[in-house]
Amino acid sequence: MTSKENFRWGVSSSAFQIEGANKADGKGPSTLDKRKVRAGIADTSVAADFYHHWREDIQLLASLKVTSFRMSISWTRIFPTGTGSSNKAGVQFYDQVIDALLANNIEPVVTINHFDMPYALITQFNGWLSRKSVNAFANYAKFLFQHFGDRVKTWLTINEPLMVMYNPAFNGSHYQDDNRSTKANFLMLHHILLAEKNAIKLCHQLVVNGKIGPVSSFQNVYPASSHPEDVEAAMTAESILSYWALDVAVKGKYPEITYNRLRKLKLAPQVSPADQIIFQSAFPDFIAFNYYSSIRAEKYHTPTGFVIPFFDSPLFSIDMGPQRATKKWTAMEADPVGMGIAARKLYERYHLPLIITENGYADTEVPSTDSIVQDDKRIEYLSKHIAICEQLIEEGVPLWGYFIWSFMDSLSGREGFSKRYGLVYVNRTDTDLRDLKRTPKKSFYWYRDQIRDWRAK
Ligand code: BGP
Repeated sequence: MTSKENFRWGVSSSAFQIEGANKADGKGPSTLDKRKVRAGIADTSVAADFYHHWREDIQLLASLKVTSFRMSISWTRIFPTGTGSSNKAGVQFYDQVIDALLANNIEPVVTINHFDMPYALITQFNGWLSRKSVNAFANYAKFLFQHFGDRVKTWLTINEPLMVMYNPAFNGSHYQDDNRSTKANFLMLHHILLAEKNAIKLCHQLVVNGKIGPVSSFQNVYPASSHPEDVEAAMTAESILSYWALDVAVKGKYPEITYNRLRKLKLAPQVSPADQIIFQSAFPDFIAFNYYSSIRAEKYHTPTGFVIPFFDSPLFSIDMGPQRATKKWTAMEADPVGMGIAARKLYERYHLPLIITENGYADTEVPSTDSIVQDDKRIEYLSKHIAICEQLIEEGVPLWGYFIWSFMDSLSGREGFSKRYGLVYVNRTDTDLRDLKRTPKKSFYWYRDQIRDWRAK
């Protein structure tokens, strides 16, 4: 059962999006460091410079009164080439951050890998496309559990495996073969899911009282119409986008009907008897999911205009609405009720506690340097989603926590600092580093009060 007293109120981040210092103290390059960003967009070299500002940032976290901070560890700070011997300075950086969080009564919730794959593993053996990466990841995870497991008790495996699968810059195919086949992508995902299982098993073996779960980007896929063919297309899309990876994590197998359909199309990976043993070898303690908005699917038609790679498959097409025409990110279509629907689907399917590890609102905030960002739209978005959390708990869903994406402005997937999610404004633009000064936005104070009021209730 979830009790209000031990509910986690958190904010989220990931290493490549906040740390910067991408060559400091022996750090090796990751796929994200090597990515060629569009002209005028920030890269990982400075980001929000958390690497040099972590002391003051943790003070801000403490004044926000969050119970937990979701961060990720950069694989290549620990193992610069993905394998081999560990890099002392990188380990020390996270030791300091974790110790400072704990000293301020903030629980570190640590994602083992959040999109930044060691570049050396791409050049050596094509990264996740090779089974060798499963072993490399097991070594890395083992090191983290052995070294940090005395202090970090809540672990997240690999952020959003489906995103890794279809984003060539995350998975590294960008550097080898931009047009890698969908079949190869499913094989790559298969390896990620094997790696995830090993991490779950190792965490249970090595971390006393440790808890670990997968992190999914959960998307409700609504049918674009009530026409049965659209309804079925939406079911299939949801089964791939939202359940494919989670079913393996929680049930130890792919969703059968979807698997068989993909097998007919010669896309599904082979699951060998040895793989089956690994799939059944360990199970998570909870499910973490990232939730922003929902999407719509319709019966398959030949895609036109802007298509998110892989999202359109011969089994369904994604109804992209206005984005298809503009090729730009648009203000998010908020769907707070959808977050409740997502939690309900997940709980009724898997019967595990849930943590919402990302939920947030992006905007293009450019205030004058000293004024507070009046981010009322963000507050409106977040308050509607927090109300859903209350409802879920009242209805008996074991929801363990809610984390806002993100603590501070950080590198957005493809839009750098022109798309900001933070509760704290970071004074830089994509092209001008300015002074990187941190200024809490209106939503920061609002969230602090939400946490206080919730606890007082
Ligand atoms: C999630 C990622 C985060 C973050 C967020 C916002 O999928 O886990 O790392 O980037 O999306 O996405 P974006 O920055 O692309 O708008």
